[in-house]
Amino acid sequence: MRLEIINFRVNEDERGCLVAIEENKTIPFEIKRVYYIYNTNDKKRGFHAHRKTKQLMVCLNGSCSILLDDGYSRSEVTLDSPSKGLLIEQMVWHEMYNFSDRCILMVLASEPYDENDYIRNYCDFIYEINNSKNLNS
Ligand code: T46
Repeated sequence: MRLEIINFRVNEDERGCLVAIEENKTIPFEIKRVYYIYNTNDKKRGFHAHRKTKQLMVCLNGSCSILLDDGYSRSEVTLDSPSKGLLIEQMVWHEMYNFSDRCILMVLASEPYDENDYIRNYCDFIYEINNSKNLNS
């Protein structure tokens, strides 16, 4: 599947770097929620898809890998820079792993937290993908 990586504009001078992210401008959605993941002890996370929520992942420190699966194909990406973001559309299964020491993964989300938005079982995810394909054909 196609990876959507956004390379942010980095305002760099002798004092360091500054990156600004604006909703509906830098990224294609309104930001309703921000959360971040750290101290992972390199334990795998994710293993779900969202029915409605779009997200942007930014690795603020360290690095990690993300597997993306849209029900048809899979891709893997490594995030290792605070100057790039990975866009994850709704209905994309994702898994995060290979967390480096001191990795901080920030996520900007298009929706407030709602457990009903999660599909946490892979078979259910494929079922819903096939259902929406049949409805659209
Ligand atoms: C995602 C990946 C990238 C909240 O209370 N509010 C929140 O906004 C979030 C995101 C989580 N939680 C609670 C729910 C669980 O009790 O935090 C706990 C850990 O959440 P979860 O097991 O879903 O964490 P991950 O790392 O597997 O997944 C998270 C996000 O939940 C998910 O939306 O896309 O990061």
